[in-house]
Amino acid sequence: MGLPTGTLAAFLMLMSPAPVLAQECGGDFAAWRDGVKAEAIAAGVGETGLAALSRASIDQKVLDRDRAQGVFNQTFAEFSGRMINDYRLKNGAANLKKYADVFARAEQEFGVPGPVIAAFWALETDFGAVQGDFNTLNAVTTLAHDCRRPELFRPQLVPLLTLIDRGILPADTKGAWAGEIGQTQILPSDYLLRGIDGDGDGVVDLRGSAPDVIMTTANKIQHRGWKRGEPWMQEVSVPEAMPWDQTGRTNKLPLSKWAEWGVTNRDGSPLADNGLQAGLVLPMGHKGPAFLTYDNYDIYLQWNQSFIYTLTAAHLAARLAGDPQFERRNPEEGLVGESMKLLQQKLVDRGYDVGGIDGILGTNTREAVRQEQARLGLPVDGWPTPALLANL
Ligand SMILES: [Ca+2]
Repeated sequence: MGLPTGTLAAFLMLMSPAPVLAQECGGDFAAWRDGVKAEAIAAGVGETGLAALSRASIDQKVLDRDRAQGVFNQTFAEFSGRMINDYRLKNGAANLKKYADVFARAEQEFGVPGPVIAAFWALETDFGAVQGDFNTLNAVTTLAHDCRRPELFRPQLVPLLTLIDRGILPADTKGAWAGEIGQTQILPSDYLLRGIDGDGDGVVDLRGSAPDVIMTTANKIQHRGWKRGEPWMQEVSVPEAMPWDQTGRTNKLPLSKWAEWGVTNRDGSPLADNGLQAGLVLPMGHKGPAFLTYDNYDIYLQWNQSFIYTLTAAHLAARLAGDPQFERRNPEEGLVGESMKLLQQKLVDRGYDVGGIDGILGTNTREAVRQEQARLGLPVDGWPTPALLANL
């Protein structure tokens, strides 16, 4: 029996703060917290939730972590090689077997295959082993009060207070520094809206109950737009030459089009037309690994905006579904650290918005690289090399 989603959805719509209030951030903490309190009371949060709020405080360690992100300053091969390890593959397979009936129920109800859920479960917390040591209420409070991204965190506060008020979570719940809770690191609003009591004990326990975690995670993914019965990603082989400027996640084309240009299944056999459209993603350029990404892959980017993280999560899901490790092929040397920052500076000097000079090959940097590759007559694959840098 799940939480009554419809009722809660209506409830959450009622308690959505007015836009002006939602943008409030910074300033005197006590005054700011009074604003949250008024919002919580209007949403029906009772004494237990309000008492928790009265003890909430700013956690400087959360701000430090928020300012110090940099784990995606790695190539796909490096990051996925570190994240997809034997422990996760072995335990992923074991958990798919151990909870086979729950995964089957999750796929039946929400259309999300077990390996997709198990891959997030592995990457986020090693199947619940590492859920985070930050006080969740303080973390969410801190990031909602901070002015860097209040629009992301302010909407999490009242749902979290509601969960505490109802006794679903204790006031001292611990989780990730950015407010995610439980074995698949779900935010309070998803906990409240998508939470499902998978083991039927009457409580949604996303920290301690694997069936609750599996069903809730499937529910969350389905609500983000997952399409039942469709693939998410497929490794392919690419030819030596093709219209590289057609590659990229967002340029979705029928598989017949990719086949026409010489793209094949990984083993060289012809692509079967499955009636779907996919983009061709080359995370390390046209000489590196290659994947067709379908609409369902886009759902991964709602989970995490990092291209490298999402490719890794999607590939781990494919591994858990039986695929072999991707072929690294022979990618051209890329740019890392200072040389990536130098490239970004040169792109900024040329008038591009690369989304900050952070040494990370994100969407904006890739797009600027593609435009410069086109101008210079190089293969337009979004993979910056020392040769490109020397040409700018
Ligand atoms: Ca339960």
